[in-house]
Amino acid sequence: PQTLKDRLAELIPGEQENVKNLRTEHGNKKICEVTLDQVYTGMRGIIGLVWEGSVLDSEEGIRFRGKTIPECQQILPKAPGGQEPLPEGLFWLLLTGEVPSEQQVRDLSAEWAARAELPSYIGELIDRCPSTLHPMAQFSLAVTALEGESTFSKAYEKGINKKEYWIYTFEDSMNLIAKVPGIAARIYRNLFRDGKVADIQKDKDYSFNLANMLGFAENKDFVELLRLYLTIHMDHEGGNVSAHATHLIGSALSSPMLSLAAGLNGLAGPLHGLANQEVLRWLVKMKETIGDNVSEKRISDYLWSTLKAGQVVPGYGHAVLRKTDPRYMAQREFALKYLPEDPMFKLVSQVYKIAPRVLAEHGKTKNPYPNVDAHSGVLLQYYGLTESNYYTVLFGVSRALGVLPQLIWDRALGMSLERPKSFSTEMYKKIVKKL
Ligand code: FAM
Repeated sequence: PQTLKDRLAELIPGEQENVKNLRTEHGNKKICEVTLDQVYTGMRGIIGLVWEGSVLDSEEGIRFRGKTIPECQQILPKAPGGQEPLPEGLFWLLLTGEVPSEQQVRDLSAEWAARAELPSYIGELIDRCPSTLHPMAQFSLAVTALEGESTFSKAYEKGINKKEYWIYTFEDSMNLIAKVPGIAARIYRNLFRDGKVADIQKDKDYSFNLANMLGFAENKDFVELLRLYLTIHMDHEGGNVSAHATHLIGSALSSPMLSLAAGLNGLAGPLHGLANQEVLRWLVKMKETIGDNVSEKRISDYLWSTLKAGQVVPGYGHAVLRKTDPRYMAQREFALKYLPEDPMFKLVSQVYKIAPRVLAEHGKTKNPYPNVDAHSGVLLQYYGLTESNYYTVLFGVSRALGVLPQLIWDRALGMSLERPKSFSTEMYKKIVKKL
């Protein structure tokens, strides 16, 4: 069957033509207005980025090349005997817009397994990290150090034609994706187990190998969870902090390694990917505070105490979504199937019944509903992965598979260096006085 690289090489000229024609005909048309408030509140709603792979609707949630998460769960290939979609399949879909065959997905798993070997200096770097250094800092440090393996940087130094940028970006991305599970597992095994990491099994899929290197593969339900987890955390259109940061750094032709490291640093923020760690901590603290008889009243009081302390309720709200995150619902379906009686799952379900009303009453958040992070930690802790300050690393492994396709298409479409304009408040005063 055709390889991903060959299929991509076939698709790129048509897409270049598509963009060229669109710009020729409509390039100078105005597509959005910007108010002063938007400038001072994180550019919410300002249309200014391009990403083919996914678009986020505030009511409906994410669509990957037009397909919802339930549709992807139906159509994407699964592992032999598995029920959950494989991240390999979504990676192929994001890049090409096409659903790969089972064999194409098996070949992609094998290609990533073949590229997984870590250079020794990377392992030594991770081993040298103090155990107090947050796993996300260790993760981004190791990814930055993989700059030493960048085919893009080496080729650029020798001098390459712009037309070839996407080829080296693709190569670096495939190597990066192949190596992040080994990096992530080494961090986990150093911090929480015996420091030993199992070998990659060349005939197994990506999620199995990550689970196995972490030391959790005996439980096939956990492997299934990781397949779902990696698939739903990959990509959430182009403007979220980790995707946007990766795209921005890549626009300077920094290598995919340096660009992904920037994205991971954004993901490490508590308002973004670190929220999955914060949610589990918040739930454990709530349980400790209100004890076992978790009545609605006590949960409501605890939510109010968080808000009154001027803190955010982690796992709730979203910059774009205005309804419950379909990534939350996909995890809820999994929990109802595999761990319906788990006390922490029951707690998450109870909070879900109460938090939207409390947040709506509080009246500040534009979206009182749960996002992806409200549910993920509870699933991981059920299978024994209880170290919550590690959770964002798993989010980061998944997000690498979503942001690197954006870099490949950025280079294929010849996207420019990103450089929006900034003004001083004084300047803004002059501008608005004339309006
Ligand atoms: N709890 C308390 N207050 C909240 C809140 C929450 N869950 N979500 C929003 N607000 C506040 C927000 O802090 C802001 O207050 P200020 O005016 O004092 O700054 C106000 O409500 C309006 O904010 P917004 O416009 O509704 O949300 P933003 O677009 O500014 O921010 C989030 C979106 C996700 C950063 C925000 O909802 C939040 O902080 N949520 C909690 C952290 C979290 O769960 N992040 C993970 C998001 C997830 F999608 C991901 O990236 N992995």
